[in-house]
Amino acid sequence: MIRFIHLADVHLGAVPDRGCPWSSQREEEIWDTFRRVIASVSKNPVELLFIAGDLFHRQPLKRELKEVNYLFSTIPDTQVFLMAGNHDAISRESFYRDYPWAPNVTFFQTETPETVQAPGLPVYVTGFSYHRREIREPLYDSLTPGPEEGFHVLLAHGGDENHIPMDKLALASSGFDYIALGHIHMPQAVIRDKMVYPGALEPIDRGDMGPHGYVEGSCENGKVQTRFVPFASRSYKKLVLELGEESTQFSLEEQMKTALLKDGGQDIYRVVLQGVHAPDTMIFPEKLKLLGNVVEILDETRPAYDLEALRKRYSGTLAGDYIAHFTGRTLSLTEEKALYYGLRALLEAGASAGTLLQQT
Ligand SMILES: [Mn+2]
Repeated sequence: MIRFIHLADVHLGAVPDRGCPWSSQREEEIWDTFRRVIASVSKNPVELLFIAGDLFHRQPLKRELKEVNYLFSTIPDTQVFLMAGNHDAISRESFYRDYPWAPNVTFFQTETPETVQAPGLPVYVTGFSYHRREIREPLYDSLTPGPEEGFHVLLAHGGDENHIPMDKLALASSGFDYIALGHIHMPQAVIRDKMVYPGALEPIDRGDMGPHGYVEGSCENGKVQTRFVPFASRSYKKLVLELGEESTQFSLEEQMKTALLKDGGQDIYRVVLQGVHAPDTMIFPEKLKLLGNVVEILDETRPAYDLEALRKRYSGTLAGDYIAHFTGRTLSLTEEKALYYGLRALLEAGASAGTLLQQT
């Protein structure tokens, strides 16, 4: 049985959530998690390690390649195959060029496909590197493996319009036993056990929601099996807080503290406020950012106005006309916001001037 680990989109050197308090720590965690993968391979060696592009977020520095190569040298029983993706595409002056890798490492340096046999194993890996940040030609679709008996792997980065578009059916029937993909940050199997994106090893930005890690697999008598291994140190999560008419700023803060505590609190959250709040209650969502790792707060709450009653009550006034303008049809989120902001302004102005209330 041949065992492998497939990872992609490590994005070493990325600084997620720049400007947020946890940002520099995240930069370190991306490196740490990569080291943890190598340490776990060192403890429990597999035959093959595939890194399907974007190991670096940008051109690697020389000392960064040295660190990575050192890590690879600590797993001499594992054959490492890697390529440059669109983020770390090999530039003219790139340190990737002719880097003296450890003996167990195959770096696909050229921009034309090459097939390399893993020393002493019936394993054939085909790949090439990006030399420019965008490649619009479907360079993978027509590739086929060699005639040798064995485990044939294609290392491939991209899959969208500007990064080597891929025809799933063409690749499915290409003859490769496994297509180790990279570029899409959400883990997903295009074809189960055959064509898989492991996703970014660590989430790189707030769009990379949910668990992240790598793919672990095996090939035995031509049968490939894979499974996703969650390995990232944190993930981006959505946290929904439901408000009611009794909610206040302080009660909301308590609600959030409890929710974070229950969830472990180490992750990074996109907070969504839903439900209603009493019209006379002010909520300051930005203050919630002090309570945890919060990248973004979406306030979808609306004041608990009884529109029908208000429309009747203020019929013939500006506020009444304003409500009438919005009622009787489905409102977009923007229109709904306009309705409630406008209404609050009109009612407050009316209340202070006394004019609207006098009519009741
Ligand atoms: Mn990419």
